[in-house]
Amino acid sequence: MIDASKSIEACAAYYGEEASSMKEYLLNGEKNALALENRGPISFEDNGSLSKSIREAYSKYGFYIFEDVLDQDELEDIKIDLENLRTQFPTGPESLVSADGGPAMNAESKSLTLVWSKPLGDPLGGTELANGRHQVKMFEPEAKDDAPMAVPLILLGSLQFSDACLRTYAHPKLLKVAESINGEDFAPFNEALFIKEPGIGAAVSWHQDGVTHWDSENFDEEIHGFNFMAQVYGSTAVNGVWVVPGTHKVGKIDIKKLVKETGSERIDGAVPIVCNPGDVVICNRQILHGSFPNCGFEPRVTVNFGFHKRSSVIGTQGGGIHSEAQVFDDEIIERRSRSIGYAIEARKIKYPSEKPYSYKPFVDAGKSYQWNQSSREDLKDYNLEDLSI
Ligand SMILES: O=C(O)CCC(=O)C(=O)O
Ligand SMILES: [Fe+2]
Repeated sequence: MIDASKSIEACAAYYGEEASSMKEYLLNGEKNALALENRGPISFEDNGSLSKSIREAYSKYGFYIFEDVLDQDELEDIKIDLENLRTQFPTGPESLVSADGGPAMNAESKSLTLVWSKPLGDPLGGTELANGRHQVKMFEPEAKDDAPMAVPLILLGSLQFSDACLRTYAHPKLLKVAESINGEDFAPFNEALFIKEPGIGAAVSWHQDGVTHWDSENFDEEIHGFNFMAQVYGSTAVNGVWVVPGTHKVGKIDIKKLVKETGSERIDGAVPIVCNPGDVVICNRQILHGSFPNCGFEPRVTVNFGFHKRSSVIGTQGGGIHSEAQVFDDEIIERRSRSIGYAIEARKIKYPSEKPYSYKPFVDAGKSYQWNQSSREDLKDYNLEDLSI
């Protein structure tokens, strides 16, 4: 485990009068997180379904940490892509050029690709963005004087910008988990990077994901799908996502009220998702979750990708957060699923001796994909059709 003790001290110091409460909260959260029985390697039953004990723990807590899923080479591959990508980021929220004067990575994008924040800010909290689901504003500590004016927090449509992320998206064990939880006809959701650089990375205020099915007569704990969160550098109490275990089962939570009752944004019962590099979290989208600004010394980059049950998406009027609201029909789902087809092929090229994942909807439809320059072109703006529910 990463030793976050120095970061906990440094982070708490940003909280002024509340420094000692913050320090205690971070330390307690870390301790409570490590006491939960929800981490270990991915394992399957003989019939190929996810191990019963993992399934049960995931259902109980709403998240589970798969340890050591990405090996050193795969992590290195992602890091190299991230470093390259960073050099091609626009110089600021309104810019179309990167620092070297060339076109930024998203200069031609029609879709939303970067969400920016002031350093250590909370760009979503207390706003109407994303259907107002981020109901409260987190405390925004003052960043140091040398911090940039704006920092990228979320990169959307990541598969079009990073081949390494594309390959990880087709990790055969992870797709097998997706199949086990959402059925063999599982559908994609969206893919993103959450970027939390030390001393500047912004907060993601407390929220529950999911828009469309809270009042559904078929509501259950799985109806809004899940996210995989692959940790490139690991994650700690200071820079990681915090969750309130079990809240994925209880429906929509009045977060404003909860924070008022608690007397601060340090919600009772929450724990940080503590990971080593290469761990991949499965996190129920309905769980109450959020992350504090990264006032510590360790970076966090999460390679985030989610999946749904097909029945949650088909015929559903999209939630409008990650893409224009539209009714998702077979054609849109099939088109959006090409990301899975390209990813499996891209992964095959890099890992020829690995048994690739076989996606049942392609087998049934007799569809095959290739990964080449024209498929890369075809992925441009693919996230305009994220299956946002
Ligand atoms: O990574 C974070 O800080 C927030 C992630 C999140 O909200 C999500 O994956 O839904
Ligand atoms: Fe979220």
